[in-house]
Amino acid sequence: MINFRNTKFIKSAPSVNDKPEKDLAEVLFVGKSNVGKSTLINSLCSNKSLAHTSSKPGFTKLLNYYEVDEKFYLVDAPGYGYTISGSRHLASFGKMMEDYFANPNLKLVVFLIDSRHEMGKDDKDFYEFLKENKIKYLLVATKVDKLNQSENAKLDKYLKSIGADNYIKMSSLKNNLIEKLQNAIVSLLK
Ligand SMILES: Nc1nc2c(ncn2[C@@H]2O[C@H](COP(=O)(O)OP(=O)(O)O)[C@@H](O)[C@H]2O)c(=O)[nH]1
Ligand SMILES: [Mg+2]
Repeated sequence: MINFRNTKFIKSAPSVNDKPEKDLAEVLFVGKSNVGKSTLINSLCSNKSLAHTSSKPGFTKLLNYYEVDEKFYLVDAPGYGYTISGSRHLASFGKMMEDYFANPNLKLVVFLIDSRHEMGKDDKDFYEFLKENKIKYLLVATKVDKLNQSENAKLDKYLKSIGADNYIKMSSLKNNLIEKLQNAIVSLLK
């Protein structure tokens, strides 16, 4: 049993070379800014003040490490796509994350997309990257609480059409879904 409530913030690292010393498995959260990464980490760990959340697209360019029950790290990645100025800037994300993906401790990527929209170009590029490099991932469609019934059905169709190996429809507001995600992460880490 993993106690997700027993999660501590360890550090913010400007590059993967600055990661924490302790050698633990890592679960990386990736998705465009504002998709709900930080909120989901807080919900997973039942701690609203763990990761900083914002209603405005984020400016974080750091890898934030959270240690779960002394067993593994959750890593909150910088959102790709937009910089502070709002211009496209995938390249800087690319370099930092390229280094990150060479890291043997990476065991799972939780890839978040907004359930209200089809994937954007950055999402598609990243999804291809995951598949090409055979990186184990769990696709999470966030904010499903905002969908009505027909939008929900459309989402199911869409998720099937993109050929995801593993996916979960998620809302950080729903405890039963959070438990499902916890179980999925733990079982994919085995
Ligand atoms: N309705 C709803 N809003 C959410 C959910 N998850 C995140 N949000 C909101 O989306 C915004 C961005 O969330 P945040 O976690 O900071 O996104 P990040 O940039 O990916 O870390 C915030 O205003 C959150 O309250 C969700 O499951 N449902
Ligand atoms: Mg965030």
